Amino acid sequence: MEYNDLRDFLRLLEEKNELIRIRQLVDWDIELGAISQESINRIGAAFICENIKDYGNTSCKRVAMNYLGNWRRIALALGMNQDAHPREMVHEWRRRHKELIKPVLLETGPCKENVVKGKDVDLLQFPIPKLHARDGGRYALTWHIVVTRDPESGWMNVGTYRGMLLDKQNIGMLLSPFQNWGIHAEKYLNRNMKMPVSVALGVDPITIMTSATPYPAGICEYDVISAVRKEPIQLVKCETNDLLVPARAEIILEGEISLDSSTFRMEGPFGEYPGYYSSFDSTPKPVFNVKCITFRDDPIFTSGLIGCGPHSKAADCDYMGAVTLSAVTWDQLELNRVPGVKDVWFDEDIWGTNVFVSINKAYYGHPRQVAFAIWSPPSGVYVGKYVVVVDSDIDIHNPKKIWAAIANRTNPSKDIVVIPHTGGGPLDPSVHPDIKMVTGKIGRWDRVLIDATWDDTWEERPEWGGINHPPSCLSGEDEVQIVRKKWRQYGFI
Ligand SMILES: Cc1cc2nc3c(=O)[nH]c(=O)nc-3n(C[C@H](O)[C@H](O)[C@H](O)COP(=O)(O)O)c2cc1C
Ligand SMILES: [Mn+2]
Repeated sequence: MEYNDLRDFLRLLEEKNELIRIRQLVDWDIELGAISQESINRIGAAFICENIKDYGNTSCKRVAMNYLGNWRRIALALGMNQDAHPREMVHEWRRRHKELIKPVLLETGPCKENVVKGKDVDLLQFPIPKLHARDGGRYALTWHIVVTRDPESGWMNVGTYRGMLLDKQNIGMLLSPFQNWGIHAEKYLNRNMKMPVSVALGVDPITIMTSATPYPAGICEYDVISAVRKEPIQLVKCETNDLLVPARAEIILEGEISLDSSTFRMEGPFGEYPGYYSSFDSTPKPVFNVKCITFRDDPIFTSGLIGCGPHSKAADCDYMGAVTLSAVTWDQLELNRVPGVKDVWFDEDIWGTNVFVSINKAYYGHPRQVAFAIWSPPSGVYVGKYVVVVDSDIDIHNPKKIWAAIANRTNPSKDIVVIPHTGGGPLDPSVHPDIKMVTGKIGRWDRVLIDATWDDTWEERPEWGGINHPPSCLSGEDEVQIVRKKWRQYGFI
């Protein structure tokens, strides 16, 4: 790969005119988040702030944001041609993650250049932003990876889960039992143990992309990262626990989480991935007690705005999620042996909620199998509220053509299937807050399949050219060829 870590990648972006260095004084309180939002809405530039209010003389003085916020930068992250189509990125991701590669363990690495332990730990040395005005606090963890280990099997998991700064040594965490580290947490709880946790900030793009993607329980994301990088990621052991973290990450936080609910502290609200506050209640959450921080010289803190909603352009988590969610969902269809899948796409404007699939329809009920396969895995709880299945002639990367297929090929009473009373994304703003309070950890959705494929129960007709649906009225290729030859003669330029 052309880069080994975040620094290399930012250098690469700078060479390609994709990175802005902000030397003007910027406030960590609201201004940084607003710059990120405006940057997303203007040209989507990546930026690094090097002069942050109150952070001229601290261990960490700079913050990078938006570094994956357009298709060109995702292509660069994957080492692909900058003009590559997102569909190609999905194919590339799937090709690479098929053969997992083990990471390598080094004795030490740049992330250990500075070590702070015990009572010297001070998270306020890092320019943690308050991103949106009504957030419950400064969000320490938005663009990072969280590493935990299964106490029975030793399986190490890497995921991205938000965390709000509580004080110099503590961060309140959103710990969902439906996520992979939730499986670990339950086992530590049953053993009456605290859960060892390590966090890395300032990781390379493939690492953050993989961490934010639902791989099945039992898979260690470091193996996936290595596969997608096409070389083993270099890891080091933490100072105070046996978790492994990327050797070239900017900042490592080591500590533990108590799962005893009497130790929980208030966290939230936060401007969440659908682009809304799902509720204004802060609620008691598990606390990540940080016991050791290691970091590179002049470390780069990372942060991210999560999600866009209908009023803003897509943020980096939306771009990367569209590619990786499409890749793992396609795997899910393959795992369930659903045949004829031609393309799978989660639009970057709606992280995870709507998914489009095109198929070569082979038999009666085929589109329903697509929907059921997407809904079946644990991560199906929060993805795919709407599944739209179209025939393979429809370009699912073009939402207008999906609408055209829905207009032309559905009869709603039979082709729009509503599955009521399913689980759903807990942060979805359409789930009433009272229901969230009742259910606590899970949203309640109805799910919808829109089957916009032609009805295959119709008979073939000679006047339709032997097919079983109305034929296209477009001029044929041979007819158009003739007029193309005479194009200029008609007076067109
Ligand atoms: C920037 C960002 C923030 C996220 N925050 C959370 C979060 O607070 N809680 C959560 O459960 N998932 C969050 N996610 C989604 C998870 O990272 C994603 O579901 C991933 O699959 C989790 O890893 P796991 O499958 O190993 O549990 C976030 C994703 C991104 C990109
Ligand atoms: Mn996982």
